[in-house]
Amino acid sequence: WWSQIKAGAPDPIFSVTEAYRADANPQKVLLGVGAYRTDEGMPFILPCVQRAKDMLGEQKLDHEYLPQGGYSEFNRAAARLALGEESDVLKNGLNLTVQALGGTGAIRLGMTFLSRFHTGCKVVYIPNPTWNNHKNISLNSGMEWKFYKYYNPEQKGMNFCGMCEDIENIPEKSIILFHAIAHNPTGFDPSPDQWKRLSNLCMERNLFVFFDMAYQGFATGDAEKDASSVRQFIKDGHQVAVAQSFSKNMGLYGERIGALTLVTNPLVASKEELERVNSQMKIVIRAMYSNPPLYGARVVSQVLNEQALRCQWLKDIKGMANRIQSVRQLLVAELKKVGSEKNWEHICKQIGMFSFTGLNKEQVEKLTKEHSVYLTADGRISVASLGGKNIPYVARAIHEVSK
Ligand code: PLP
Ligand code: TYF
Repeated sequence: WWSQIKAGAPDPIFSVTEAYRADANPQKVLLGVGAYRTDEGMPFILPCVQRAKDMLGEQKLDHEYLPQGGYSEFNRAAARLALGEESDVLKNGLNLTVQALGGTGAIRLGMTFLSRFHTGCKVVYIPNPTWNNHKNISLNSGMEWKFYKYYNPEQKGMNFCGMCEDIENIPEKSIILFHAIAHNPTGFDPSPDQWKRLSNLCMERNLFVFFDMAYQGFATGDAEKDASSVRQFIKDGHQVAVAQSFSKNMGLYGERIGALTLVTNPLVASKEELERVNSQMKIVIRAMYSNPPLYGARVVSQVLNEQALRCQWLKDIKGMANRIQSVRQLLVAELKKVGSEKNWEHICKQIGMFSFTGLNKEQVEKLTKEHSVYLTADGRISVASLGGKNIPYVARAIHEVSK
């Protein structure tokens, strides 16, 4: 049955982990996949999550099926976190929020829904560059994807003019995807003023806006601030989709916990419209995975709904964001110390988990082959995976390949 199958391309991020595992060099360093590590290089269980798990462990919880839309307490908490306590959309019940299988699952669910029900152009415009999976998810959901300009490699910063020019030329009623916060891989986001201009532009072009929010709270350490792009667009009257992930900001990677929110139009919305949308969403879910898993939803809702745990979470994400920021500075200082005369300031300006170092493909290859430092071919490193011990080694290796 399978003899005619040609080998598929490996995932450009997970294949870096596989190559790292196969390397016998004891000094090897993995900076590929975005997973937060402690300063000692260990996976991090957030204290708020540990406490939530302890509290859940004491209860005799059953393992019944969740409804298709997931755990309703979790859904409410996730929507509040994304849209804000004071959100008019929430107060007026203008949102549909369903549990999803991580951020990936939320994007996939949203895209599948749109490919079935979006009445405009079934093309998703994504930033160049972007998280590679956006292309796969669009195609697998039955949509085409196209790039809009985002990054200027010469200046190591955003190409905001190019981005606006491209958006002005997107056909009306297309779908546009934005990273709500901490753009992966570049680490550069629009400023609040620029978001406002993008919101106006998307309104003029009549585009449907899809936010991928995988790093809320994780970027600046302030969960409210990190959601301001989404909230600006909603305030301006956009009917957005928001895909949330709790993989990074609660360290729940393997639990596959996320949420998808659709916002309806306040001018025409009615309970009845939402119910129709919800009924179709349930049909999409039923054919894909029937209903989502329980555990991650229980943990997140415990953390967000218990005042003491929520406070602890805010401390936990602040701690992670601060550590990443200090690692950026240590890395740049160390690069100077080992004699690099290149300008590495962009590493400190970027936000989120990653740094788009500007190293080219050949330099990346050398870094991996000669120094056992593993990163993706585009020169992205997971700063969140660097820690006290390996910073001098990595800085020296980067200097060696870039001088
Ligand atoms: N979107 C972006 C931009 C990401 O970087 C990631 C990475 O994890 C995701 C979505 C998916 O998150 P999850 O692991 O929750 O599926
Ligand atoms: O960009 C990253 O490293 C994370 C993790 O198919 C990830 O977003 C990588 C690849 C993938 C799913 C998640």
